[in-house]
Amino acid sequence: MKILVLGADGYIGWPLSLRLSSLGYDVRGLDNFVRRQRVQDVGGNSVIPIADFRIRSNIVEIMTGNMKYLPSLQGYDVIVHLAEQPSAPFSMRDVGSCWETVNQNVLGTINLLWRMREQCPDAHLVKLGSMGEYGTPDCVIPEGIIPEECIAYYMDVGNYNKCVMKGLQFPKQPGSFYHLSKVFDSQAIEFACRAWGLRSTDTMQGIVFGTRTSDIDHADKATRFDYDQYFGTVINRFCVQAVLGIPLTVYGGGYQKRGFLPLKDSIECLTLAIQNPPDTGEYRVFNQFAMTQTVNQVAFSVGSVANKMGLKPHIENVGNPRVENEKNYYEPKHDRLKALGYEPRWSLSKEIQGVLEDLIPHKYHINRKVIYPTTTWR
Ligand code: USQ
Repeated sequence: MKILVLGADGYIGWPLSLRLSSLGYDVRGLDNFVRRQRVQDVGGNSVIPIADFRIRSNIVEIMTGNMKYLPSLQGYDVIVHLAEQPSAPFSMRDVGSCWETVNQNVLGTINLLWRMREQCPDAHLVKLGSMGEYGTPDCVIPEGIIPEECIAYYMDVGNYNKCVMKGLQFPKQPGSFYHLSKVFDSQAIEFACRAWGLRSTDTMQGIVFGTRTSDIDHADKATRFDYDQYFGTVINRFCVQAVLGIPLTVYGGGYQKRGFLPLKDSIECLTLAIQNPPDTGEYRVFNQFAMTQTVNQVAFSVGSVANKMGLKPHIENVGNPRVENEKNYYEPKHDRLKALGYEPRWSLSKEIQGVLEDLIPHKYHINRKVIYPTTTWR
């Protein structure tokens, strides 16, 4: 299988490229390295040092390029699209950052779809979407498409209407311009499958955390680890805060419930999608996470592991900078990856312990000034 990984220099793109290479696939990467720059621009850095792109390119061939000027896609069997601006807070910072997000994500995906149609219409597009596309509706969330049994009834003036919802995309209510850009991507990909017969797996991924995968066995293979208010995600940020002995910043009441999975499982799930392609013309959605937890629960888990390791963590509820439902029902379906053999085999406390162990030797690289949230949604 010949595979192109778009966004091969990223937190997930790099370890995925390592995995696919070690499985013997013919892997090329593409990246414009803008993530490194953006994180520096907001005053952050990767706590764990990452190799220069030339060193990475000796391990997996990474081409320099961007989503506007893609290289030829001819001959590829799989295109993995991870080349997006990944931060919700960054997209809410100001009009410039929002424009960058929507421009890179939406137009990048559109360009890719046209190029695939012209150059590799039979290739499998594996696209990274987000569980945050759905928002937090007060009901069970299916995997992308409304299943057979769902029928809606509604009244309008004098009439009682029955509406068969089967086959429609499940309604989305994203919580940031970043998540909104992913909703657009999903609609565009579904349309390209329907109209042009492309095939795609659109992965609604939960929040990834962690530092380790089985392929990261040398410092040159380490993947980036961000913690600043824009590019750090919640468990990774809590781990950094615990290592520094500064408050774990729970936004608002902390009852927000989300789906989580460790980095190694993200790589495993994307690999399973690649190895089990959908049919020609099929638009397939995977909800990709291992467990649901509230922010308070993950803060408590990080706090208790850190305590056992002799650190001095403390949890603080800070004013919520986001507009989000602070106490939500959350029961998304996630059966399709399990049907392909995905089975989480880890404990949250062991994973957190691994992250803390990996961070402690590098704690002097952390810039404390960029951790506390200053960008608000309002
Ligand atoms: N949160 C805190 N304290 C923090 C940071 C976050 O309480 O210091 C809370 C947020 O308010 C939110 C939750 O933790 O309720 C998750 O926030 P996050 O920053 O970890 O994740 P989010 O912005 O939702 O986005 C991240 C990734 C994104 C991915 C998404 C999956 O950045 O690429 O799409 O997770 S999901 O959240 O399921 O949509």
